[in-house]
Amino acid sequence: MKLGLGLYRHMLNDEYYAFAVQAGCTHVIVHLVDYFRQGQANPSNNQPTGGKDHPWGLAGDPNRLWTAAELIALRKQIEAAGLKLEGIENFDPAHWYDILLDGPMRAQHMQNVFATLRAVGEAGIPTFGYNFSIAGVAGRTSGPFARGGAESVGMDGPVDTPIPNGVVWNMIVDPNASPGTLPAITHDELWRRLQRFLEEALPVAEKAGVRLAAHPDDPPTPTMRRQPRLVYQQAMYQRLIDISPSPSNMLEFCLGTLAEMTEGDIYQTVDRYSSQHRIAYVHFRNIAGKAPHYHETFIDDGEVDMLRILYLLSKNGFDGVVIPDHAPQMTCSAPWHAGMAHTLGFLRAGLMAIQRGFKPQPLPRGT
Ligand SMILES: [Mn+2]
Repeated sequence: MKLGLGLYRHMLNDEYYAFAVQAGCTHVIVHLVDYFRQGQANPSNNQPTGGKDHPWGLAGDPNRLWTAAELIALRKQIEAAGLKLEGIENFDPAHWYDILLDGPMRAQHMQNVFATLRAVGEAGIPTFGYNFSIAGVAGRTSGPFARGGAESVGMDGPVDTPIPNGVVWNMIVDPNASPGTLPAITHDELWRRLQRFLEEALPVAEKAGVRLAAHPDDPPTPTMRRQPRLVYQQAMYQRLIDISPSPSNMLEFCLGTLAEMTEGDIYQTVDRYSSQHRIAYVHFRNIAGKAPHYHETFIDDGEVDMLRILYLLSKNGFDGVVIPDHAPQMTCSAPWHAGMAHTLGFLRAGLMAIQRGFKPQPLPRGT
């Protein structure tokens, strides 16, 4: 397994690359969507938070796709810093929202996806994470929920406010949209849209040498803001895998999100999917509680025994990249860096121990 760090768009510079190398990372996963653009109450030195039903900010330019040239330049910059660019996380909602909505621009948006995947492949970047969701990561609150009063995010009940027109995946794709809200659709309809997307995109991804990696629904509630979710229980990832045996049909395996789900055993689930060799990369995050009542914790302080998870991944031959997902904001002048350094130190120690044959026993109950 390889240790990596996820970097937001405004962190794609030598200072953050040096931080990653210093913490023991060999790989990075980058976000090219700027979640923080004109987003009030969405501080950029944290994971994108937004409000409970307030979007992160403006999506990108619908007419400007990421080009192979700029992706190659980015890869070279990252390699010059001593790291490997393992993947890009998330499509810009401006480029693909009508695939999610099955709207009039769908055909154009599929062309956008194809062009993006080809550019990513041409740039020699092996993985592309995505989240097939209309509501996106929404409905959460922030507070001093983690150990010692560290600020983290959580959820305190379902969020049912409808999504205004012009907002998709918790970002504003059309600031001038007509008044009104997105129509509610069924779970079956959203699965149909995902299946159609994968059937069209996977051959292109495969040819480009890119693995599409699906994030589960965060937070994992059956609906969010009256829109259906796809993977809100651990077993539901299997349905996504079973859509296609393509080697490009992979998972962006988010442990925090999976552990928040109300059904299933996280250790059995890690065993199940890692033994199918469908995990592209792993988000490490610990939590306490179950959706819709949970909060994010420090990596060593939640309900999941992360050493046991590392052991299971290793046992099943997972050789990909693991990154911290989110970490609580630590009380100091660099809250994001401190939270990440703490998580990376934990993961690095865990990886070293397992490499040396350490086999964690299940923790006794109540530990
Ligand atoms: Mn995640």
